[in-house]
Amino acid sequence: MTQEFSATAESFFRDGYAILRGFYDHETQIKPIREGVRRIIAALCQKYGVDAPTNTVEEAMGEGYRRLIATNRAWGGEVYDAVKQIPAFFRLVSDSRNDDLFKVLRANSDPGIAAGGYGIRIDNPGEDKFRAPWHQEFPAQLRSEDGIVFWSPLIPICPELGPVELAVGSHAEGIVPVRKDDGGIGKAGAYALRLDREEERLARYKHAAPLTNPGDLIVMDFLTLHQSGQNVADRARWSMQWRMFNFANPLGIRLSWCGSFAAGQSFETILPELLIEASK
Ligand SMILES: O=C(O)CCC(=O)C(=O)O
Ligand SMILES: [Fe+2]
Repeated sequence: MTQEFSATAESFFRDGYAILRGFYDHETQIKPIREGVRRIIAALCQKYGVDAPTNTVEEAMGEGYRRLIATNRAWGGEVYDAVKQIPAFFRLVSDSRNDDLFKVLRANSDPGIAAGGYGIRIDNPGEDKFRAPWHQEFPAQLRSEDGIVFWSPLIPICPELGPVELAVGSHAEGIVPVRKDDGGIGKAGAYALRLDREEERLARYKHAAPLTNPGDLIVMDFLTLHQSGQNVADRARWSMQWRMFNFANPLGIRLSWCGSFAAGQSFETILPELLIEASK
């Protein structure tokens, strides 16, 4: 197992992320999730009387979803809340190969799955409110600072869809303090945190925007600086993410592995030293 992941581990330690091509089996692991998404979109189009194509996965996740949210954007929120409850998605999140991979990347670790830290992003063109600005995962998730983000697409990601962007090697920054800023557009929770001296820090690293296909996996260190790309395509970008952390991490134990925003907490009550400026 260690052998299988040795190239991955090398780039993960050096760059703060690694890409595993075809890590998941399309037929047995990815396809059932995509089909589950199709059924949810079809059910909501039927419920609300939206005339939209949903017979194939491509239709449903593309034009079907587009017409649903064009009629009422809030129905997109219903899709977002529903799709993370697809059993096949849970099976992917809790695949024992994820634990194996985590244990290779975090020696002597005891892996956990961050509750509330899993979901399926649906990034629509022209919507800035839900785009994640440059951030580290740790303040947004807590649990343990040696956690790892798992990121895997549900559709082929081309440049126009705005692939996730990473600052290569930026995990070397350590934990970066943050300030609150809603971007003037009501960003909330983790999306309203901005890095201390962001530009200066980002200038130190090359940026990567990996193009991936369903079945591929990106693993990202909890300290790697990353942001959402900008979707300038004519359709939604669908991608899955979840987070694993380490029960054996000393800071994790100190925090009793508590979560952040998605767990109804705010990181600044737990680690106040990380916040450098009061909210406006
Ligand atoms: O995919 C994105 O747009 C952002 C992803 C992200 O921040 C994450 O997976 O932690
Ligand atoms: Fe993130």
